[in-house]
Amino acid sequence: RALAADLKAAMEKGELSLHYQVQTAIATGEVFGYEALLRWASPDRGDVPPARFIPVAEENGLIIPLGEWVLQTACAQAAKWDGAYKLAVNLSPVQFFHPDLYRLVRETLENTGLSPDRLELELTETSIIDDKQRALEIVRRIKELGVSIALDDFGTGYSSIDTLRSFPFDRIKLDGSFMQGIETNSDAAAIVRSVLALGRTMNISVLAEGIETPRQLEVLRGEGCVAGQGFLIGRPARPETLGLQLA
Ligand code: G
Ligand code: G
Ligand code: MN
Ligand code: NA
Repeated sequence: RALAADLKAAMEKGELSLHYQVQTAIATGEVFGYEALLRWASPDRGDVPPARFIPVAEENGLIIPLGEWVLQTACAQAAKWDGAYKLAVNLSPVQFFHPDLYRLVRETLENTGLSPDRLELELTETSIIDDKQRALEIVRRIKELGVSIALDDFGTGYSSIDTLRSFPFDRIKLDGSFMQGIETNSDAAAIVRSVLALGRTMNISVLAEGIETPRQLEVLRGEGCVAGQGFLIGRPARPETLGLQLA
């Protein structure tokens, strides 16, 4: 059977779930948010990684109902968490440009009762590049709801300073690939430093992704990086195991 058909059935059979990865303030270690990450535990295929099935869902349009499910489920869960943590949800480019996105976000907030200032939608620059003017209008409307917007995977692909300058992003998520070199005094450290400087200049909070070692965390702390996420701080996990105490 094709992956696409299995994925559609998987949605109906409830094989999809959300894991969450903690986001902390680097200076204090304080937890401020969680990123929702989609998981598919298939009885036939085993655990299928999103990097495998999301591109398929984007191609055949299934990403629309799938993305709706992710947003509604994540918001409903976060509304019940024991603490007003931020909830970060990834949006695929297809979802981002879908005409119903604004209404979906608004109605999901209304239906779940999640306070809009707790929701952060993550976009990649690929979402924006195709039609910057339209993308800017979408971002502005969504921000009017009180929802914040993060630029994900920054530093890979098309990342440009022009995009940062013209979009009202609340956060830059510096791609995890920059963490590798920062322990040694290399180009990676210089890039991280310049992204942090850029964030300060533009008044956009920078979150470093993919922190795996204590030394990486120490370097980031030394450079004044505000926020972080990575296996060192916490692996993506089921909400029950994170002490989020779903009511
Ligand atoms: O969780 P993991 O590292 O396997 O995620 C791999 C990729 O899948 C990442 O780029 C991540 O942003 C993406 N991803 C995970 N969950 C979702 C989701 O709910 N929606 C979308 N569009 N992408 C997701
Ligand atoms: O593209 P996005 O940033 O949404 O992707 C998040 C993905 O990165 C998740 O699938 C998650 O499992 C993965 N991830 C989170 N922390 C780390 C880390 O410290 N190291 C690595 N290699 N991957 C990570
Ligand atoms: Mn992300
Ligand atoms: Na990322």
